Amino acid sequence: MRIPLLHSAATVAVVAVLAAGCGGGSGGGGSSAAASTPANAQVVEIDVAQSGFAFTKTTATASAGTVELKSMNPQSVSHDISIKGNGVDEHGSLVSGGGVSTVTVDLKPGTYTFYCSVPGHEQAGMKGTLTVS
Ligand SMILES: [Cu+2]
Repeated sequence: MRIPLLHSAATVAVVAVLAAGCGGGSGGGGSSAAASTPANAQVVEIDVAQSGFAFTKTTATASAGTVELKSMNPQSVSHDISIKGNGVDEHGSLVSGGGVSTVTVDLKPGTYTFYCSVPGHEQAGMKGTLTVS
């Protein structure tokens, strides 16, 4: 007499989906996008030229407010992106080999100079004018 061995292991995986009901009284959690660049910053790209002491442009424009200058340097020679004028004097980090130097500044309307702060490079031609309106 054969007794069928009922071996049905009905493994019921109870996935407890937490229906997250707002149990508290506090509401309105804002999403904080924590980035290094302010969300409202304008990005102005001024890359370093493929060779020589130059950027790919000698003029750039931006609107007043928070501006992030961004400069990719394809050269093996280290460069940075810096900006000065109207009381502003900020340097980005030195980069090379495709690295990107950035500097974020709060700018008022006026004329600024963007340049590479490595000694001698600005004088050799690594500079340009950023007009903020
Ligand atoms: Cu340089």
